[in-house]
Amino acid sequence: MALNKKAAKPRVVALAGGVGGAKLAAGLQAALPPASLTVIVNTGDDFEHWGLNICPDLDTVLYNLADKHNPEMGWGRRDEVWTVLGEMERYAGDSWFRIGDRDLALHLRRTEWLRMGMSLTEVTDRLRRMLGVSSAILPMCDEPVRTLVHTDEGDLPFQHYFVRRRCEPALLDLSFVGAESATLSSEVRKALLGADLIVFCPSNPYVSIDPILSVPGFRDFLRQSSVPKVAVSPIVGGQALKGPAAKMMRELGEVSSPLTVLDHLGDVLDGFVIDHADAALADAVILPALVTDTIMTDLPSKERLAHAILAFAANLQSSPVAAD
Ligand code: FO1
Repeated sequence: MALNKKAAKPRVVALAGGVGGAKLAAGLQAALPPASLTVIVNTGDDFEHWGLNICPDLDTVLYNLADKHNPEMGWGRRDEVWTVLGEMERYAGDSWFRIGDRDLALHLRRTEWLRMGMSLTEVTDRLRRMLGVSSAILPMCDEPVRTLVHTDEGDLPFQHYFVRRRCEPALLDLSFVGAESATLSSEVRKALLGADLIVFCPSNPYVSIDPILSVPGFRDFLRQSSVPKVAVSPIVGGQALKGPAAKMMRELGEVSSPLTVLDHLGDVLDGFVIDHADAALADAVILPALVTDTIMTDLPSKERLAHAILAFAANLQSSPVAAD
């Protein structure tokens, strides 16, 4: 079914993780009427640090949609102050994962609410309302799912691989520990059922999108859904726009190319967006392809890409796979 062009308020669901995901989410929010976007976010990166529940991808999306993000680092708060981190160093506390003072308040509050028994979905909804965000932001599930990175130096929890070891060990494989016990929350289910379009943001396919698809039922839900599903390649000109996606592809024995992303996610997609830098690959894309500028440097470029995706999706047909 093509995106309902007449719908005054198309409901768009974006799947996101990492900085690229948060950037396009901000573009979609700017391009759409208020409250018509739901962002479903990877929580495989979540971990406990300083005794607090840290949800890096949820927070990157929150801060970007609230326009409180730090554009230089890609994560954390703009105009951050680092007093607590400095004092932690004085007391020989862990400082490899840098939590700023403004950011810390959010982790403290989230941890407090989770300990009171609220779900991560409820906590995230409270936080986004308090930050004045009109879009819904949903964790991919409420149960803990933790990305474990199998490397040539042994198994590493995701943040230890990504931040502490700066992605240096060679990637052998990934596991999403706990995924088998995770469930689609009623909020995620409702968002997917009500969507007119599902966008896979330009996020790392292995560590941002795969954890979301590892939630039992998620991938089948997408395959059987009759709304257009469009992915934006996070690989441009053989390089990841940010982060280790290209390095990971090579270590897994793949070519770092948008076509590898397509190969990885293709069974759930109806359309694929690549950058002008990869225009020569358009003929090899087995789905309808949009070639456009996918580099997002500021809000106008994020919004422009979002409008291009919405226009592209309006002419797409979805071919749902029948349930087994
Ligand atoms: N990324 C870093 O590279 N170094 C950090 O010290 C760091 C701290 C940090 C604190 C809070 C937060 O929400 C995110 C933070 N990130 C940091 C980013 C984050 O760990 C990764 O970008 C994601 O997990 C990958 O998507």
